[in-house]
Formats: sequence, C-alpha cells, structure tokens
Amino acid sequence: MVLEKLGNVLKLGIKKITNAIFVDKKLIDEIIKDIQRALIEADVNVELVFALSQKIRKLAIDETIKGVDKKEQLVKLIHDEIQNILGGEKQELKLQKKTTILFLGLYGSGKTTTIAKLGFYYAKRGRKVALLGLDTQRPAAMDQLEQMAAKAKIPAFIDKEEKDPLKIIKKYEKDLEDYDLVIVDTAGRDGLNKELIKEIKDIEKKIKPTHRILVMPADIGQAAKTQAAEFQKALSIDGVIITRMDGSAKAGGALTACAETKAPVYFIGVGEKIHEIETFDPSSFISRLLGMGDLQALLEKVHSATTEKQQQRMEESMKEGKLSLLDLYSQLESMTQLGSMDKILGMIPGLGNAASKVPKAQLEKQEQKMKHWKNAIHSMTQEEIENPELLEKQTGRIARIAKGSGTTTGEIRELLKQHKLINEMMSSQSGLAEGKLDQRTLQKMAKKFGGKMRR
Ligand SMILES: Nc1nc2c(ncn2[C@@H]2O[C@H](COP(=O)(O)OP(=O)(O)O)[C@@H](O)[C@H]2O)c(=O)[nH]1
Ligand SMILES: [Mg+2]
Repeated sequence: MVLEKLGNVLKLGIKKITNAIFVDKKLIDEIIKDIQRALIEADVNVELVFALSQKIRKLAIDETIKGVDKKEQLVKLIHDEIQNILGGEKQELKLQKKTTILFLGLYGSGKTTTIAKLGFYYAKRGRKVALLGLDTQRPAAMDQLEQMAAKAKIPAFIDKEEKDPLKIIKKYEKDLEDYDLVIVDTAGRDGLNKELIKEIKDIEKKIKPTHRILVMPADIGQAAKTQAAEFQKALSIDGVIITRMDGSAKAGGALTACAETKAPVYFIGVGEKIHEIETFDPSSFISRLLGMGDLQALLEKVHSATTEKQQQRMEESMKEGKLSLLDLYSQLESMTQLGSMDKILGMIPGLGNAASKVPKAQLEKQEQKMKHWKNAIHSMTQEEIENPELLEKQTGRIARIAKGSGTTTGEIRELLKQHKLINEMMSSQSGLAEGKLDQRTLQKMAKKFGGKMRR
C-alpha cells in the first residue's frame, strides 16, 4: 500500500522515542521533521500536519512530565492524533431489518464496482441482497452491473432499454420487497450539477433510502473535502466509501479530507476484485501502518525498551567504574515499574546473590525511600542530574528540589550520599573495570550496601 512509507516513518519515530534515555529537543525536532515530511508525502493537509507538530513539541517541552511518562505520552499522542486526523472512532454503517442504500458519485468514481463488492460483502454475512441498476446515462452501465452481480452471485434488477430511472423503480418495486438489503446504482456526471441533483432527489423521493453513500476515488486526494461537502449539502449524504486505495499516493489526502468534513468513511476499496473491500477503522488502520497490534502493545514496548536500554547503560557504567546520578535515576525509574528492590541489586553484575541476604521488610522500607528519591530526581534539572556535585556546592538547590518534590532536604542529602557511596565502592574495586569481581570483594560490597540501607 502507498501509505506504507508513512507507516515506516511513524514506526521509526516511535522507536527513536522508545529507545532514547532523554527525550531532548534535538530528538524531537528530528522526529517532527520526519513525520511532517511523510505526512505531506501521503497528501495530508499541511495545516493538520502543522497542528500535530505543535502538539508534539508542546508535550516534549513540558517540564512536568518526565522519563518514561513522557515517552509514553508522546507515543500515545502521535498514535491518537493520527487516528483523529483519519477520522477518530470507527463509524459503522448501520443496517436495519430492511435497508436500501443509494450510491452517489461522479463518473468513474467506482460506484458500480463497489456496489457489487458491498453486495458480496453483506451476502456473505447472511443478508438477502439485490442490486438495482438506475444508471440510464451510460450505454454499457447495465451490462457492467449485470456482470459484476454475477461475480458476486447476487441478483441484479436492470433494464437495458428504459431511460427513465423512476420507471425502472416502479417496474421492480414488488420484486425488491423480497430482499432485506437493496443497493442502488445511479448515474454519475462530470461534476455535481443541477441535473444530477434533480435526478437523485427524484429517485430518493421514490425509494426513501436508509443511507446515501458517496463514492470517491482515492486519487482525488484532498479534493475529497470539497466534493464530500458539496454532496453533503446538496443531497445530505451520510457517509463515504473511498475506492482505489490500493494504488494512489493521495490516499492519505482523501481519507483525512473526509475526516475534516466529518463524513465518516465506512469502507475502502482496495482492488478491482469482488472481495477487495474493507471496513474502515482508523484505529486498526494505524495499527497496520505501525505494524503493531494496538496502542497497548506500543506502550508496552516503550516500557520494555526502556528497561533494556537502561540496563545496558548501567552495565556499561559499571564497567567504567562510574555510576552517575542519571544511571541511578534510570534504575529507580525502572524499579518502580518492575516493583522490587532486589532487582537493582540483581542488576549489578555479580551482586545478584547479595539480594537474598537482605531481609524482606528491609527491602520494602527501602522501596518506599526509593520512591521519594525518584520524586526528588524528577524535580531536578538535567544539569543537576548529570552533575550532582552542583547540589553539594549550592545548597539552595537542595531546598528547591525538596520543596518541589514533597521530600525533605535530609532525604535528598541521603540520596546524594548513597550515590557517592556506590561510586566510591565501584571505583575502589579494580576488578570492576573488567566487569568481574572475586567472591570476597563481592561479600564486602553486599555488606556495605546492605548496612547502609539499614539506616
Ligand atoms: N484498483 C482499483 N480499481 C477500482 C476500485 N474500485 C473501482 N475500480 C476501477 O475503477 C473504474 C471505474 O469503476 P466503476 O465502478 O465503473 O465506476 P462508476 O462510473 O462510478 O460506476 C473501473 O475500472 C474499476 O475497475 C478499487 O478499489 N481499486
Ligand atoms: Mg457505474
């Protein structure tokens, strides 16, 4: 499908957000630029593209949301906004016990083909379907409907001689009473002119259709907006089917244009064959673009990628013998998700066993403390997270952070001390540089770490 490229760009953007440790301005600018280009290539209205970029940027610079929360919200925002510009919630064509659907559209839009497809679609779902041919304008129109109906194995009521659609209606009125779904083919025109409007209105008066559906080909792109609006005004259509979605670079334009005019897209045509019709659901459409089940699956990926990445980073820092406050931050963050204190111990290479030596109640108490620390780190600037020495030098900062995070200056001092301690322990162990430790050093470390925690 043509929109595949848009899907790839969105997938890449989401992956970049997912894997980033910090969602910074540079990253956001880059992602916005990619998404903009892809949306415009998919023929989406520039204004919509711009509005989406603004929303992403606004959320990205929002200081009150941090870490995984920010990533999660960004991914959700991109997903939801694209779903909105595609039409939001799925709208279903509601059939009654007896339903008549009147098809409208210009020449060559795909009416006749789509009527047969839709008949086939509903016949398979147990409806008793008949097609009624009222296109008396085109010489071969009735033959075409007859052939298509044969492919769908449903009856078509046609008259190859009669030129007055109203007479054809009268002729088959009785026969059609036996069917619970009648789909009506009408003549098109080059444009929506008075003649076409009158013809449709006359037919409508006689048939009293349940639905009036406009058929438009995807190739018209954003022009779908004007066309849908015109048909809505003149003939109060209640929905749209977009055909030729399989081949047009303007498919995105046609889809989003319909959403703008609030004309629900019920079905899309994705090929010339009788079964090549699909219901249109913005949310599953995006899932397909993103190659991901649903939003939930996407968000789960944000979480798992975050912890994997953080773990990797942590291990690297360990090897270098330096654990920054940033690493501690990452760990605290993933811990709150993973939920247990012994995870952090387990993540330190070679310290896995030490976890079992710390009593359970102790761990729970420590977890509580960790939550406070996490809040405190949330209230720090990026500069402070990267250079905690700043806090020791300028104690005013500690007071500010404590106030902002609902913690005490004592707790923050303890966090800094703890962080320093871990670093000291690590740099004093030369073995760590190679990522391995002997048994005695390990035990010493575990004791020291556990001992500190007991306070
Ligand atoms: N590739 C493709 N072609 C389609 C689709 N729907 C219709 N067509 C083609 O579009 C052309 C016009 O279709 P037709 O049903 O005759 O349009 P009408 O004049 O509105 O009745 C035909 O060649 C169809 O085969 C579609 O979903 N995909
Ligand atoms: Mg036709």
